[in-house]
Amino acid sequence: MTRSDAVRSATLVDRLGAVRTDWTLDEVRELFALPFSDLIYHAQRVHRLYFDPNQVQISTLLSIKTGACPEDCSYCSQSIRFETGLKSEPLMDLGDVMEKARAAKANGATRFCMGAAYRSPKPKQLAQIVEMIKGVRAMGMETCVTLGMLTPEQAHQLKDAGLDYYNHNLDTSESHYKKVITTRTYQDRLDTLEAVRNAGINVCCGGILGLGEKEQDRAELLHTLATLPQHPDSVPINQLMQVPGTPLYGAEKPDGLDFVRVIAVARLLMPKAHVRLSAGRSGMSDETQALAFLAGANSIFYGDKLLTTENPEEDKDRQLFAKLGITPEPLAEQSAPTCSRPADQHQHALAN
Ligand code: SAM
Ligand code: DTB
Ligand code: SF4
Repeated sequence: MTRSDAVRSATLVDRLGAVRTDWTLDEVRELFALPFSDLIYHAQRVHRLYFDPNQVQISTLLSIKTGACPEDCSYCSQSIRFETGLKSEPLMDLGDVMEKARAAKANGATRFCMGAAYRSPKPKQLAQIVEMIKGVRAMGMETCVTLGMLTPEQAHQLKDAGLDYYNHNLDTSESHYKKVITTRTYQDRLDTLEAVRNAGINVCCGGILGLGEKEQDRAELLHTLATLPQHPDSVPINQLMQVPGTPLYGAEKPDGLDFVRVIAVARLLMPKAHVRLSAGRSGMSDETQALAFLAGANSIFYGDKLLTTENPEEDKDRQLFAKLGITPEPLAEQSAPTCSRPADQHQHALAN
């Protein structure tokens, strides 16, 4: 490292912890280039400025409409274009969704995330989903949905229903995106994110590692997220769940330490966001997950199924939390749905 490199790094490191949306790509690349121990040290230091380092937010996923999606995302089990053997299911009934939500809450989840394999929802479908959001909220859980592209009007409709979070991932860098999905553009994604944010819904937006991307693509993805007009409130970092029959089946898997590096850089760039150690935990060791928490991950999906693929058994996660002394993050007062019971009553199944 030359003297001017060292001075530049010192300046960058001195500024860590501030919430900024003016990051340069060079700064992001500099964070990626830090020695691993320095990176994790700074990520943990910044994490402690805003969060309890021993609490992790618990979300549970449910696929409310499965498969037969017209899009061609080359990682996805649900695209109609690939032979994945997945059984398609129409939009679930309200009663069945409520039953799953009740079980998730009994298991300690504070957020219930409903995913639908749509390019964009139709008015009749959205009306049904509005009832699901109202029902889950009335149980005292935060709600999140991921339904594909939205118009500003649809975003307002969801806001009026009381929706807390909308998940819409950018997945990777703009240049790599074109190689992964051809049926929509990066700008389409950014437009939906803008509609969601303008409607006053919290944004949940992140990416997937293992799509054949380079470190430069990872840096560009995090740079895009961290320079949005406002940081996403939740940033899911997924590892590709490889599905036989999809074009990305057999792609090179990300190295565990590189995965942790992305979590740490996300933590430094977006200090107040919940960074979710998302899909892919079923293939990760306890040690990799522990490093991810140390690097600032503070949210997970809990429950033995993601949307269509597997997640760790609940028992295994309970043991991991106990080993690490992690407890579930209670609902924040201001985000607690109105009819909910006191926040501490939400943490039971996973609490030590
Ligand atoms: N169809 C909507 C959409 O794509 O926005 C919502 C559902 S889609 C399944 C939600 C997100 O799940 C995708 O944006 C993608 O980031 C993630 N995802 C899908 N398949 C995945 C896989 N095999 N591994 C990891 N993440 C995946
Ligand atoms: C996110 O970033 N990951 C979740 C959620 N948002 C919707 C989805 C993971 C899907 C993994 C593949 C599957 O189960 O089909
Ligand atoms: Fe459809 Fe979403 Fe899967 Fe893409 S990621 S194929 S849009 S369900």
